[in-house]
Amino acid sequence: MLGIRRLSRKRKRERRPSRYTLYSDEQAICSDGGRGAKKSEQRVVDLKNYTAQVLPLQNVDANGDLIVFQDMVELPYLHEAGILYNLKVRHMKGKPYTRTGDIIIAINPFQWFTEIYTDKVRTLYSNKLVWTDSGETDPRASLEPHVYETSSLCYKGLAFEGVDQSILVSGESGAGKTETVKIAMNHMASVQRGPVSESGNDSFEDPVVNRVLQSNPLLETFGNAKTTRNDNSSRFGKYTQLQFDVNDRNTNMVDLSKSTCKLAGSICEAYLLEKNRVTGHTEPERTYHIFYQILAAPEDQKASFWSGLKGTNFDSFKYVGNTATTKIEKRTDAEWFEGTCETLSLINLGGDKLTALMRAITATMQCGNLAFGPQAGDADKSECTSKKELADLADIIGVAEAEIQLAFTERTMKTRNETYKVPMNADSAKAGCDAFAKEVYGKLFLWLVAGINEATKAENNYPIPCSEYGIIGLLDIFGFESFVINRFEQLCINYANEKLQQKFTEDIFRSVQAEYEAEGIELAEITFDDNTDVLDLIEGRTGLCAMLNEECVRPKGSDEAFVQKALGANKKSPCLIVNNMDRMGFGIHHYAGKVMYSALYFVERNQDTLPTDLEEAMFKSSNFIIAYKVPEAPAAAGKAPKRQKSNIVGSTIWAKYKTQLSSLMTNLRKTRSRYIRCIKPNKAKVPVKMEHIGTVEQLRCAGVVAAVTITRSAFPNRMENAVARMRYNTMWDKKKYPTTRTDDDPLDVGLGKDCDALFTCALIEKQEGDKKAFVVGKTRTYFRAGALEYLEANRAAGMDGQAKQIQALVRGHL
Ligand code: AOV
Ligand code: MG
Repeated sequence: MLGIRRLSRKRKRERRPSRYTLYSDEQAICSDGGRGAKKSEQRVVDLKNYTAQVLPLQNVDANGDLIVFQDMVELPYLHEAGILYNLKVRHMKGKPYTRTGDIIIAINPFQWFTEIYTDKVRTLYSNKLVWTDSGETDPRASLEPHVYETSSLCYKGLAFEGVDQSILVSGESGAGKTETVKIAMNHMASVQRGPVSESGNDSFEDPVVNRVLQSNPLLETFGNAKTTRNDNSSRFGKYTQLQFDVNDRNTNMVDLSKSTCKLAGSICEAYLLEKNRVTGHTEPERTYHIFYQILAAPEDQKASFWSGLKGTNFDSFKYVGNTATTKIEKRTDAEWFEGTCETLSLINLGGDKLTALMRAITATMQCGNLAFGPQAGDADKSECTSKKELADLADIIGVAEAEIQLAFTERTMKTRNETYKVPMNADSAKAGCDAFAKEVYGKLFLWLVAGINEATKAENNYPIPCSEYGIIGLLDIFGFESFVINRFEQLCINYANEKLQQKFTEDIFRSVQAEYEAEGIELAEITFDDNTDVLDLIEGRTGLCAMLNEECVRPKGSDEAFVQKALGANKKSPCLIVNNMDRMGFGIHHYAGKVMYSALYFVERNQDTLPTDLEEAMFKSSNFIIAYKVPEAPAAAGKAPKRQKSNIVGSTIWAKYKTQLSSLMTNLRKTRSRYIRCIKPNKAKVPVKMEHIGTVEQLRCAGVVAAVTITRSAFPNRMENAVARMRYNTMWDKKKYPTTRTDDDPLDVGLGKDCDALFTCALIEKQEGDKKAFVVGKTRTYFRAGALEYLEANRAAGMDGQAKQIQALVRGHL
């Protein structure tokens, strides 16, 4: 039986793995001296030759050349510096993908290696991993690591084992998540065609497949923008479920080529679109692509959406503004717009719907041009000072001008007995106008997602009625963020990442357990450092989420009061950092590092609510997208607080988000998850360059190092039995420790028996009581901490002795 032991905070600190700081291409400093070293000691690790004290095993072949591993689990010493060096060599050789067991590490190459995404390569992976049974224990071994292997294994798991699957893609902004998801999705669409000859071509004629694949660029048009980190940065999270018609679910197929697991459709869920970008962005960033696209469209087409659009350009709208960028991914905004319109018709959103959508976009832009000023003689009251712009907005949205002006400048208050109007000053009116624009955009985005789902979901497309589809989910979520100033959005993003990290840790733990079981090793104590206490701090009963929601319900709730209450209620949390210099500041020890947050605008952003007057004005709009009532999210387990005293409607952002995330995690737990960790090798977004510090930080955030720590917690080192037997043969006193091997034993059993005798002999001094310093598994020997170093030291001493003898002999001859 395997035991799980969760470490207390105190013990966790003691057991933290060694940290390596890189200071040149070939060397690193192990800051705490490595396992077992004195605290003050610092050791230099020579990455190229692996000769330093910390790394006694040389990853070099007989010629002294460095060996680079496709699967990093094979690295005898798997630590940060070793992982980094392996990845770097592969990156420089133009190999973007590397494995760590079942995890694929994808280093963004920032150049398209078209030769690794051809039809031929797709077919190679699907034929080898899905459609033929080669009888090999791991058919992946003969293939280069690739996203296609993840997609193939997912498809196979669904088609032949009947288990729903998911691919979780993570990484920082610009690391390549969105592209990776598209690569995987395209491959899955081609795998489902069944076995094809390697020359088979890859045209997707199936209209369902076409719609599913085309939905990606469409969502990017409305939900992606140029940021400083990525020209096509997703400003929302997305979980796409590919629905397959698995009519032979749960039956073990004998004839692989007869599977009929076909793509029937897809359903997509979007998370937390960054609405603030609609009303402002800083140069050289841009707002959402669609704004530039519509303004770059042919004049006649623009006029067909709304006559006033004719002759406008980026400068005509304050929210958009000028841009130096004229091309995204080598296409102009005008070219992109043509594609956008085509795809919209493909999913039945052409004609009137297209016009309504573009008019809603225009309405959003128009809000930025409205100005408000104080009414003559009364600074507490305001009016719209840009009459023409107001009239145009009224025209675009189809609401009477007077009505919309009133909604912007006065607020209706309701008490139990009466209803009255409170005038707003110019600043509040302008803020309301911005909120209105954000709401219109948020709505049209959700309307679009709903429209895409309507066109792509299996229920509406597939001729065979299926009550239950097989699912392969693809998650493309915003990566962990830590800036100089971190706000509400960062906390939401990092919260999602904590949730995923928790699942990742659980899954890795399970796979280690499975590995030991497969090796026939019974007793092992695996310990792991989980992030339950960070999640408790965020979503627990008195956690940050609960405290903020409470503050939003209070009539005079403030950011500062939130921080002080949250600090008070979570004094005991080991993850909370108090900031004595700033009453609005606090910090969290996230699994990926420390992040300091500023609570400024937390209460406001968490509410993100529109005054009822503006909401009602929206419902009156003749544009059905603006008047669209967003369906309520399914009820949360814990009820979201509602504003009772004032007239602000809706539940808080965080309450909704928490519900969405819990349901995502529930869905994911029903699947077999596979992980792809994307890494951005340099900030300049250029090919063939890897910055060490940044890359190592991402490896840490991606949990690659954590995965290693868990894997190695009981037995930090491992070696294949055949290699181990050969390498340490000279230390085996066969007379004293004979093997129990017999001639009838199969090769692996015999090898195992040899290894057992060999290491009992060689490691007798490392034995503590009955506890051996090693365990022999079916294919590998696992060593406890210190055992392999001991063997290596003895081996080196032995070789040194031999060398001295040879030298003496040679001298004697001379
Ligand atoms: P992201 O999704 O991880 O960022 P993207 O998938 O948008 O990152 O990738 C950023 C850019 O890197 C792309 O526009 C490509 O130019 C390039 N790229 C990514 N993957 C590859 C690849 N496999 N081969 C070649 N180039 C690639 V963000 O959405 O910002 O977090 O919010
Ligand atoms: Mg993205």
